[in-house]
Amino acid sequence: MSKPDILLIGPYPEWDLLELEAQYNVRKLYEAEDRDAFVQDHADGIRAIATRGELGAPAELIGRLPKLEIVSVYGVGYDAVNLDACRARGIRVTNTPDVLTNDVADLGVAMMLLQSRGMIGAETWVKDGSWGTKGLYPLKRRVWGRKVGVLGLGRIGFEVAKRLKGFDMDIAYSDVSAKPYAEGLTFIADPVELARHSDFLFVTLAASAATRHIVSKDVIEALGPDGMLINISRASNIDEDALLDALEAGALGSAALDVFEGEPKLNPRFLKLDNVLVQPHHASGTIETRKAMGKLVRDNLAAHFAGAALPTPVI
Ligand code: 8YV
Repeated sequence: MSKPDILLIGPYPEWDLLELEAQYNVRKLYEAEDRDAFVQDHADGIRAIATRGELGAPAELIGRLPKLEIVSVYGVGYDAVNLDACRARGIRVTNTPDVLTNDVADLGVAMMLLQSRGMIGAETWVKDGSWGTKGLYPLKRRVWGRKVGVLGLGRIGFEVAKRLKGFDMDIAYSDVSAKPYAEGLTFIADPVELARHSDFLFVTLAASAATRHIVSKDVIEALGPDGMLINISRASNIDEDALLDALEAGALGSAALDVFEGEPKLNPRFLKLDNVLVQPHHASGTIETRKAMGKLVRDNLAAHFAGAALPTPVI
């Protein structure tokens, strides 16, 4: 039987690519000099898209692939896949939940610690000789025992909260409703009130049109000049212009961000700020998790082409 054609939107690790190439004709969109012509040339054969969380699959691309049956996302977030376009044609969509939850939570907590204790600046202080010439490093803010808000108590938010209990933090959360599994956590429905209550605000909710800019100017201002915003979800959950304005003006104390509008390019205003820790969207970026994500992408594709139940369907 001939191998099905799949369109790979962005690069995967070599170990995944080798496995995929054994099963499929992998058409690498990201290598094409003229992407438009590439899609045109392969459109009639493509039965699956393999993509990444932040790259998704736009309606325009889906519309150009008449044989498309499934979009498999290497990532838990599928906000960049046009679900309406898929639904309209019965195209299945899968993602990679669970396998990345702990690593994403770990990175969020690490960013909070790093930023609050000024560890990046402290390393520079040692390496550039300031320790010897200027003396003691400026004092920073403690983490343990302080107040934290978790915006979105899904799988990742829950794991963040679980870790923060170990720092004896006073933890509150916001979600569409109170969660039965949120033992020991305070429910504060309104994100502005949650921010007002918090020293640290974690953004851990799945992005959708409904959550766009849920972290608004008001939320940012309520977090205030001593507050820290940590985002390990999607940039679209935050009003980035309001965030930059607040960081520049000192209306928000600091931020630790793994995701950006238009990434991997980011607004150059971020690069001028001392009170922001920037990371290259790598919260799920461990070898162990990425291997598990790749396997889940392949398992979903294999199940689909075998006519079996999909392991992790979105639709
Ligand atoms: C990326 C993510 O998919 O899980 C998600 O939603 O955004 C990430 O895990 C990953 O960085 C690969 O691009």
